[in-house]
Amino acid sequence: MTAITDTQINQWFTQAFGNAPLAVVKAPGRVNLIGEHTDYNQGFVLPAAINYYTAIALSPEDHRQITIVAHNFEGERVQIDLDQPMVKDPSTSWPNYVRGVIQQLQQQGFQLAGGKLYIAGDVPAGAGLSSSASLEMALVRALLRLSGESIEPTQAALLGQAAENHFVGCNCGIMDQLISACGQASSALLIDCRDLSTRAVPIPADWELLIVHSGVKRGLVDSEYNQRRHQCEAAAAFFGKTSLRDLNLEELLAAEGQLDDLSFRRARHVLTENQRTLLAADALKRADMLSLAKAMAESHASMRDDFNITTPAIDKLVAILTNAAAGEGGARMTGGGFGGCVVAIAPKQVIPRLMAAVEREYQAATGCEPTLIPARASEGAFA
Ligand code: GAF
Repeated sequence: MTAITDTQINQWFTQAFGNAPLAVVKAPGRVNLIGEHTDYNQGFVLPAAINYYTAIALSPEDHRQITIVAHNFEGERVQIDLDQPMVKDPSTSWPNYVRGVIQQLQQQGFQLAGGKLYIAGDVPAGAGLSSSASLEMALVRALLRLSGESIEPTQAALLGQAAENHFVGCNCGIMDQLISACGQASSALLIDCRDLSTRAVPIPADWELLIVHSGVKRGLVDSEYNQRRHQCEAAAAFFGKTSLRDLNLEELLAAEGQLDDLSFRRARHVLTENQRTLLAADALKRADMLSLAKAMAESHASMRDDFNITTPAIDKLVAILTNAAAGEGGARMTGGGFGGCVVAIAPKQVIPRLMAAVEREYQAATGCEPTLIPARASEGAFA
């Protein structure tokens, strides 16, 4: 994975449009250390923005069209009229994110202006590293740069989430957009998804993140994801609550056998994951690797057994990393699930051992080809 430099995207823009861009804006992807499928249950998450970005080079135009070229989609070019209603085109993917973000900005009263955008990204797509949220946050920055307006980071995140919920059609929570907007260098962010408050938790200076793509393509993500969300809401409703955040674990455990097994297990994942996320944030702050690794291992088991969002190859990858770390590091699947990436965290000197174990054992055991993605916790788009 090679990073996209400003010089490169400037050149690509100039080749595509015949003039140099006015500016380049960026927004990062993210890796979630722990707290999976808790955000839309108003729970806790602990993600970090990473040093992989969607970049957009831009220049203004004196008409009401936005022309966009997408580098990662073979230079596909789309023109959007700001004065026409935004209509979703089910036959395409990335242009709907642009239309959704434009629609939300306009609905919230921003006076958008025409321009040219060249989009290029190095966040691996479909890997569970939030390439979509980074695209949304980069678009908010780019479109507001064209119109000379500004926005608060949390509003930008909520707007990106609304574009995805109401236009693109994925009922995602707020984690990905919020961390892409507000991430802090060298830290994870403990986010309370009920009130959207954030607390930076510094990653010890001698620890490193390692992301490994499992080579398992994420399948049926949107439908399975939306179904999980629905199941959680149904479990909350069984207890007369609007969200699982309002249910405590004792109440749930006491009701085992009264609600159906699937709802029980979905809710148990969410409630125990909230507890693990708070424990993990505390362990990270104290550089207590044993406790952090334990929370990560339990999180993975809960995603596998209660939430049913892992795959056998991903379970194997986590086992390889966890065994190789031998208590000196932690690993779990990261993101929405059904394929994609695993995150590991360990002291710098342990990382080569983890990499070697993946290269030695993973493909032989599963037939899937791993990609090692070293990552650094980085600053968000609006930080
Ligand atoms: C996806 C969603 F977009 C997030 O909101 C979150 O729910 C995550 O899956 C699971 O934790 O990335």
